[in-house]
Amino acid sequence: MPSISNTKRVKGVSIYRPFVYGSIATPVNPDRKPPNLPPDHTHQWTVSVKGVDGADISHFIKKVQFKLHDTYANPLRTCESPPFEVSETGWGEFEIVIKIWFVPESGEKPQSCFHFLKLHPYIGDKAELELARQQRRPVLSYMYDELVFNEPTEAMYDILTSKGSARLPSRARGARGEFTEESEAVELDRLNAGIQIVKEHIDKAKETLVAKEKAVAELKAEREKK
Ligand code: SLL
Repeated sequence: MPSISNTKRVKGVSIYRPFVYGSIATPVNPDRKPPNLPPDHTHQWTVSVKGVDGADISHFIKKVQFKLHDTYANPLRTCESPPFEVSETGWGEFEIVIKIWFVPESGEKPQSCFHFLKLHPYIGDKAELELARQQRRPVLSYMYDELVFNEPTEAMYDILTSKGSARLPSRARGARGEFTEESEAVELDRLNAGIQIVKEHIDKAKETLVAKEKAVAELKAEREKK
């Protein structure tokens, strides 16, 4: 057991630290296949947990575990030190369970997040998709998120405030790293599709409401007649 020196909590304080998780996948070039690549493997990919714009996160993250699909040998991969990432080759997309452990001083339980490994581009028209495929463009799928420490231990408070920073992703053009305009466009498409569905639900609910109000009014009118 690690000795936990200071488990007293800082009341009323909540500290967050931004981080990024996700994957980059590149189609294998048949002319430059890595040696020992199984014939059915079409992509090389890396899933990772990292700080924003290269910020260090290892002062408060102790280890990260990636649970891959059961088709992989030793699907449970653990990184005890940065970079917290796993590189693999494969043929299919699947959900990766990412479990993050914090330094023992934190007294925090591990936190899990889920990432769907994306190998294929799926925006744009057919021609655009074909071009992306032909050019073997890397497919990026990253999420920005924040780890929140509510009432951290005094030791964790010291660690978080004396090292590192809570930097947000840079908005400068070309400096976005994981967040390409393409991935933003995908996100916007999804949001718009979601908004459309919500609108349809609202319209339906309105129709139902109007019909019910009408039925009530009719019933009332009938009763008043009697
Ligand atoms: C699919 N449900 O059918 C998913 C599963 C699994 C991908 C994808 C294994 C590589 C290996 C691999 O790529 N698994 O043989 O080591 O698309």
